[in-house]
Amino acid sequence: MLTMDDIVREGNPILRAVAQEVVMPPTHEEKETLKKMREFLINSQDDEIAEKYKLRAGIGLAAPQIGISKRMIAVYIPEEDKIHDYTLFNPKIISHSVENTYLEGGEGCLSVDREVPGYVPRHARVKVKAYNIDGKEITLKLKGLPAIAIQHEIDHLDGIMFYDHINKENPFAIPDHCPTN
Ligand code: UDB
Ligand code: ZN
Repeated sequence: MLTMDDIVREGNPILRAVAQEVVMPPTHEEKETLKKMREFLINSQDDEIAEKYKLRAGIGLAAPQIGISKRMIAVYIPEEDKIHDYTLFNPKIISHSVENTYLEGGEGCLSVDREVPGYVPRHARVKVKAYNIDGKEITLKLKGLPAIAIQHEIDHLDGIMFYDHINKENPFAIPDHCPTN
């Protein structure tokens, strides 16, 4: 299983590289990697397993974060009514809302071992095209935390860190195009 020792940390240039597209259909090894990434998220959200292996409770993970510079992400977010469970190859935002949003508590990252204060502007809603674990093309329409998480993960595929988006002058300035403005 993957543990925190497998997570590449800030400072490693792989986190600043643009990851390679995965050729469809994916190989057995690529599919297994994606399944391991999803399993890490599920384990990290299990209190007993997380405590035993000292895992941070993750909701998303991109392949560059485990040292693999390929366009693969996993998102696992259990909500009240539905679980947002995505394992994706070559995810791409094909359209998004004008409206922006941000997490009130700011963002963190499994690859960043420090707190970085400030609001991270994100599209409030996104339409994402991708290939699922079976190599089938799919389209997702997301809002709320799943939308924020998938943008954070796709950023990793392009070498972008969440704090790149924080306003340098005033980290807590409400981003443009947020409903509260
Ligand atoms: C996370 N989790 O997994 F708003 F119930 C973060 C960590 C870095 C704090 C573990 C997280 O934000 N959980 C969360 C957020 C909520 C409500 C809730 C749980 N990541 C994944 C990551 O680093 N992927 O590369 C960072 C998140 C920042 C925004 C979404 C992903
Ligand atoms: Zn991250």
